[in-house]
Amino acid sequence: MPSPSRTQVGIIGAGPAGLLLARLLKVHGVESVILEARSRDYVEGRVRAGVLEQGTVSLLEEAGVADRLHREGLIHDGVAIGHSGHPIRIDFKGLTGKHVVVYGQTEVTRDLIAARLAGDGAIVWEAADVVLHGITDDRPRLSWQAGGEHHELACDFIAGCDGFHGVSRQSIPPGALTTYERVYPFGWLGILADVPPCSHELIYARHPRGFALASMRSPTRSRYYVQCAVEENLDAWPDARIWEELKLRLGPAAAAHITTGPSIEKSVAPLRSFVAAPMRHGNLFLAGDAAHIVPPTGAKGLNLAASDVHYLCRALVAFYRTGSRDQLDRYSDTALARVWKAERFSWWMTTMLHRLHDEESFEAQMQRAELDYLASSRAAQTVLAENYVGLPF
Ligand code: RFL
Ligand code: PHB
Repeated sequence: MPSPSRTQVGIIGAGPAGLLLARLLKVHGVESVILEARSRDYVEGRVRAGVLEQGTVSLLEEAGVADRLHREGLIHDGVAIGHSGHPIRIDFKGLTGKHVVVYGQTEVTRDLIAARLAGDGAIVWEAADVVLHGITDDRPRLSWQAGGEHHELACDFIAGCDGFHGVSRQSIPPGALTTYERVYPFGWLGILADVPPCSHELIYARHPRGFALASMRSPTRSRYYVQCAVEENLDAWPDARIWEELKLRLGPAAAAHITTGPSIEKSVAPLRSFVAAPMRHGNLFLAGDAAHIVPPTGAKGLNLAASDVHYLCRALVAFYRTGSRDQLDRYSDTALARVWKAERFSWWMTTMLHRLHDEESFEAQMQRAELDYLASSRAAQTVLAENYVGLPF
């Protein structure tokens, strides 16, 4: 299908932010074109986040792509925080009345792509050298190369949904953005394996050997992580070593239920906190990882992309219905207020649970005190629960 030369919203990136924005806009009668640098196979094959807040599920319902999610997603009413071999159960349902849903980002992405293509919406795959033009005048344009040809798209607005390494944020003059960043001196080594999960709920564990997380994708597919070095050599981590490390770090109760098996995916992710403000420059609006990154220790990355998209979609739809730019003008402040709270929560979870200092250090003592307090205080558990299930949009 030839790509159109004009649309209302030009969207860069077919990750969850770009795909969900396109779908929600369509539901509300606003047209868009998505430009994606990678192939469909690549985008559908990436293994990333796994936990959806109820607010994210509601947006997927509004977008009309929640049928499979409701059939296959796993409802989790709580989570366990492993501490000195004694897990602390955080009862989301009892403390907040809410739950989270375990359903992989890969599946969310596949559902959104299928809906987009079924509805005749354009996705340009393998769009190379995307360039943003006229961001600050009233005639924004996107150009790119595909199939050996130069293409151009005129639009009213550009949505920069192209992730942390994308071109959108880099197209804003450095003087117009303030960035805030913390790079953590460790990474997560993740594996996916077709074995039953060791627990029916997620386990986040602090251990003197380093952090570990037991997660899942389905009753027959597990996702595990161990804290590792940033520059970790995957050859140093054969599956047997990862399983051994998981058994030690998750503690004997979980270890007794771990089923081992060959990994079907293995990768190292760096951990970073990052915010670029404001999330708008002229007619360019940033959403998701293009504007901010959280470390994964609170499962907030994908959910923040969804809340940004909610605010941006609402503002664009209001503009097309009424001509008012008020919500567009408030978009950055509205989105950032929620982003910073999720940044704080993800940073706090990361700091509490990872090994960074010697076990005899003051910092390690603070971590243990934090966890002891969490174990003994309903108020502390409520704070964790209400942030984990997601603050309201
Ligand atoms: P995405 O998913 O990165 O999608 C951006 C899309 O833009 C495309 N792109 C371009 N397209 C056109 N032109 C260009 N110049 C382009 N540059 C990039 C990319 O190919 C891509 O398709 O961002 P989005 O939509 O904002 O979604 C955000 C989430 O993906 C992200 O927050 C989470 O996945 C973060 N994250 C995790 N979050 C969790 O909550 N739990 C996790 O376990 C978790 N694991 C992860 C992760 C992110 C990872 N990354 C980014 C390396 C594991 C990894 C490895
Ligand atoms: C995952 O299942 O990939 C996952 C779950 C919870 C997190 C991070 C990743 O905090």
